[in-house]
Amino acid sequence: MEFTKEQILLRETVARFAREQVAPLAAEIDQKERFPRETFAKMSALGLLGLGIPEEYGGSGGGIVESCIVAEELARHCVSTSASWGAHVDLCAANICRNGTPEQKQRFLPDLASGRKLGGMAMTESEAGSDVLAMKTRAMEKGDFFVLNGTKTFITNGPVGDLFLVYATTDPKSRGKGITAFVVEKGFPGFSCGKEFEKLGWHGSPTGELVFEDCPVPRKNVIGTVNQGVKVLLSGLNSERLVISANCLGLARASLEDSVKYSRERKQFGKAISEFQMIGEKLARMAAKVEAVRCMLWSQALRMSQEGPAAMAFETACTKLLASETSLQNALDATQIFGGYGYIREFPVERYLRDARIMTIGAGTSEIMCQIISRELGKRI
Ligand code: COS
Repeated sequence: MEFTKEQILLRETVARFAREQVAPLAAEIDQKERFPRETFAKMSALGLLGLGIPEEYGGSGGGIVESCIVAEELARHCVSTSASWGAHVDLCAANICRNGTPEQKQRFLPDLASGRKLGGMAMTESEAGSDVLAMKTRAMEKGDFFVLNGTKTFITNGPVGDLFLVYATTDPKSRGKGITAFVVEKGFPGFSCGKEFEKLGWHGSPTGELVFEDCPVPRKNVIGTVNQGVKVLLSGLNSERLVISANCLGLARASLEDSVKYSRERKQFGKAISEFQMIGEKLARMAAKVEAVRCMLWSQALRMSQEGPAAMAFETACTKLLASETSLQNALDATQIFGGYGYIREFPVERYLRDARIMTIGAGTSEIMCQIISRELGKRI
């Protein structure tokens, strides 16, 4: 795939921003488990919080290719920053762009584009993870409102976000045919943040519960059609799976690039460890996988930019499966190459490993990716 001049410039700008402004904070926000608000203010000034939002709604334009470029470059230095950015730009704003009415876009997007409001998305529940269509959060129609009751969990930006795309069941008997998407904002009566989670990785990206207790949501906040929110949800998942794959690519590159540099400097038995064939083989396998993920990601991102995400379940599952497993394996290999230094906080590879662990779980587990792929194979071959 050939990138446009604008996309190349975007990559250079974000790579520099990530090196100069994001990387220096990465260890500190990880250790203090702190959300980097100052970085989001800087990203807002650069127009990165409005990426994917058309200019008429205050955004900087662009689409899935641009989102993946930014995610890869941010994740190269700090996955936490990239994860919270992705929840805002991809999980929330991009889906409102795809499925909202012009009036809704005018109401919600300018605040997201400017960063006045931070976005997120709420789908998962304690009993509805992989089986997400079994969600129990209930939205009961009452005049011009839907009254929401239930608890969402594992929500990226939950504790710090202002505006969420929330899925609830409007017809519990109909499973996937009874789900509706709503915009719920901080300050709505009966809407609160529940528990904030302590996690293995992604320490700078807060994750928590969202609680709805008789929370009235105006009908004008329904995104898409009542009972047909599954379309919004599935296309959102496909887009998310590419953006998370871009995160995995950035992280897999980080493990590779740090390992190459370290193995040239680290001397044992009188020579650089990069000269040992067993280290060379590890680096070669890490690099080959990075190249494979890169090819797959950009060809699918280009296709999604042309055809939209709705019919890309198979392609996004294949990409996410390979990308997430690569990011985890590369992080494991990097810690092996760094030896004892890979296990302590002096070098970032210890963080890479913790940050990589969720990649084969979040945005759909590897097992669900395989289920989607194998079902599609049944239809295709
Ligand atoms: N994109 C488009 N269509 C999809 C799709 C996707 N990603 N996943 C499933 N579908 C379609 C199926 O093709 C099927 O269509 P038909 O009825 O026309 O055959 C329909 O949706 C129902 O799919 P399926 O029979 O597989 O339903 P299930 O309830 O078993 O599972 C989900 C569907 C979406 C729940 C499951 O595949 C999944 O992705 N689970 C993981 C959820 C997840 O990623 N959570 C993490 C969120 S992180 S924010």
